[in-house]
Amino acid sequence: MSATVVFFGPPGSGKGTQASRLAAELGVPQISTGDILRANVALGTELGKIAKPIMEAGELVPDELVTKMLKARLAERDAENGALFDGYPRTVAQAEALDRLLAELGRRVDVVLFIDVPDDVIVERLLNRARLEGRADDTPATVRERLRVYREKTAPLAARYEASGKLVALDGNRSVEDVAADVKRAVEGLSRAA
Ligand code: B4P
Repeated sequence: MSATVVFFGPPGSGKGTQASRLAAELGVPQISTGDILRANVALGTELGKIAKPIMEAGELVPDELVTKMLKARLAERDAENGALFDGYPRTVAQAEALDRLLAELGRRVDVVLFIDVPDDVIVERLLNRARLEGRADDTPATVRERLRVYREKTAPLAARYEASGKLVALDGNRSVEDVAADVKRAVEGLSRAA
């Protein structure tokens, strides 16, 4: 199946969790800009050295760097039949860049799954993940800053995708299985419409 899906929502809403489940089901790769950036940090690449302090502060890595990285990932063979974007786009400039990159490949975003969760649940989930995984950007102060940046720079993208009729809003404040069932329904609808 070919599918180009954007997972959109606040930090900790379950984008990564749901994208990885759907990727396994559809055989389409999950492209997580957060994961690629963390891999660069771990390897100590030039990009990783720039991204590390920005991520630890809960800010966004500059659009040009993230988009360049995404373009390279999208050119890999496994993304020929589609991709599940997890954590990209996060700004208007990134959304425009994604449209351009896909148009160059004769493709477009099929559906945007907006997984929303209240702030207090997000804080609880991310502090729990900090205990389990020790991610450097899951401290209370950084989580607050990530939420502020999300509201200011990323949340306005919902209106853009709503206007294009691509937005499907899901209640992310339920079990992983319940949210996954909605994700599956949204994507099945897509394949019937194609
Ligand atoms: P990300 O890696 O995208 O981090 P995230 O927003 O926290 O999402 P993630 O996918 O990890 O969390 P999930 O909701 O699955 O970004 C990290 C940083 O990288 C950014 O702050 C930024 O600095 C940089 N970055 C990344 N992309 C960028 C871009 N495009 N432009 C600029 N900078 C960029 O899960 C969270 C937790 O909740 C997990 O522990 C999970 O187990 C749990 N969970 C999930 N679903 C649940 C459910 N239904 N019930 C209970 N718990 C659940």
